[in-house]
Amino acid sequence: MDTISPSLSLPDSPREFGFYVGGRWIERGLRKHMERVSPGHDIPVTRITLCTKDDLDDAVRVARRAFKDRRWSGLSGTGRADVLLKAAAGIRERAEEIAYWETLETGKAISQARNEVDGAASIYEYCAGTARSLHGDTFNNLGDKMLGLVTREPIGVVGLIIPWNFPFFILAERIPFMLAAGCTIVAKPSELTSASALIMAEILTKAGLPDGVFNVVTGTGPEVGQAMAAHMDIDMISFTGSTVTGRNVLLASSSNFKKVGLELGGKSPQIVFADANLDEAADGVVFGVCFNAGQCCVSGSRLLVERSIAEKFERLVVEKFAKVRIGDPLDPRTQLGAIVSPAHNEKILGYIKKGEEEGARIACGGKAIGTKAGRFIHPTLLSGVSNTMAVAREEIFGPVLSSIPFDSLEEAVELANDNDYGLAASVWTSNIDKALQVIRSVQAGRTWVNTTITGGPEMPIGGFKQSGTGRETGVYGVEEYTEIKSIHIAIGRREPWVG
Ligand code: TXE
Repeated sequence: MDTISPSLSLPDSPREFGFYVGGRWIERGLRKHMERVSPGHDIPVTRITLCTKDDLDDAVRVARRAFKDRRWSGLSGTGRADVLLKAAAGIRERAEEIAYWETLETGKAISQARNEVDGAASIYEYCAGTARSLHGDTFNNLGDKMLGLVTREPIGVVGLIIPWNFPFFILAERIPFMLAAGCTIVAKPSELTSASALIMAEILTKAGLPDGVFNVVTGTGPEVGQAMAAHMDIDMISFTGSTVTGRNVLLASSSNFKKVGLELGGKSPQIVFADANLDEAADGVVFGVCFNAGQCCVSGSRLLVERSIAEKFERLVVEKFAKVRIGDPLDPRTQLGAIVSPAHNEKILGYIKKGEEEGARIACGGKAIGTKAGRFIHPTLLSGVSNTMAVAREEIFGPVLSSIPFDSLEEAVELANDNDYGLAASVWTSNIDKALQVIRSVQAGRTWVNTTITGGPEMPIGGFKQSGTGRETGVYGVEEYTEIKSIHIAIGRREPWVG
């Protein structure tokens, strides 16, 4: 690990946050709180309020009132777009502040956090267009005596549960779409990373979002998150997180049959053919598993590589892993930052051990990096993995790549699909026919050819199989937050039924 001194200094004391309801901060008061310790520095950086179920109820009441009186949904698309554009400008104004707290709470590299903040602002800009272009349909083919209209209406009050890996970016992949549709929101960020959602609430108010349309209630998953999923007055839940918790959310949502959107875990394959540009493919594969220290739902954590080049390709990966700059998350040169929590660190190291016990060989890495503060794990390549091992089937969520050889295109597809998850997949080849054949057969919601983990808000995200339900972003994303209504309009005099 580079011994590099950060160019930004650490806070002298934890930044204290209340929570945000009805367009204003609510102070912690006598509520319990939690101190978030920076994963890269081991010092407390933020103090977050642990809200109660009553706080959630209050926030839902406020969001319901804001929905009912149409203070937001009653605006024109232009009116909504105006607020979303101002929100984007507000994000850009406070970009450095957001990136700083995001880095301290998550442990991610600040250069990455800065990119994410910039990307988030661009999503709000995209959604301004969506607010104006969202529309329904007409049916002029119902005969001369009827005209049919199909309108889209905002679904109502949405509960938004966000994880810790991309607290600000995932929020941006959800909030502006919900707002473009005209919904009101109660958000619960992860208890580990609440700061950026709270800052966003302030930005939205300043951008002119009417009070009560976006609210943030902080606290734990089992208390606030579970209550949100079960809440009788929430119309839809958008949940991003683990598959286990996603199942809980789905079960709890049956209380009032609210709509549920789930973006869950993954075990995404990187399929590398012998005819690929191997150097570029290795670079992509290394990026795909090191991005956010592998704590990424679309992390390319399964390397499926054509047997004839497997050894050569693994060597390339090992060489590139050695060059990844691991270090202080606050240093702008750092590419791979810290692991989010001690428990998660243990989970990743436990998987590496399990892989070895099951017969995989550690080609590089395989252990934690000894540092005075924080938790960092060497990028790890597990070679000789078979698709039945836990390290091939389960989400490790760390910088750990499991390499599995294949002999034919058909076998590559079969291996890729032989998993409970179906979130993402990448294929690397110079043969476009081969690329398309694989991509068409692979069961995944988000796929890439000769690249990985990239895209824009135009493109939908979401999973097949146990990776989730529904789609976020793009026109598909905004439509998720609408109800469809069919309107039948009779033309001319009614043909009497009676007499
Ligand atoms: O996730 P949880 P955790 C995966 C990854 C990771 C594992 C566990 O494999 O190792 O999940 O991480 C809230 N009802 N992903 O424990 O519990 C919680 O407060 C309602 C993949 O952090 O799913 C947080 O806001 N909500 C993933 C959010 O759910 C509850 C990103 C996510 O936490 C709840 C993160 C409950 N009963 C982890 N319990 C991805 N798809 O990117 C917790 N929460």
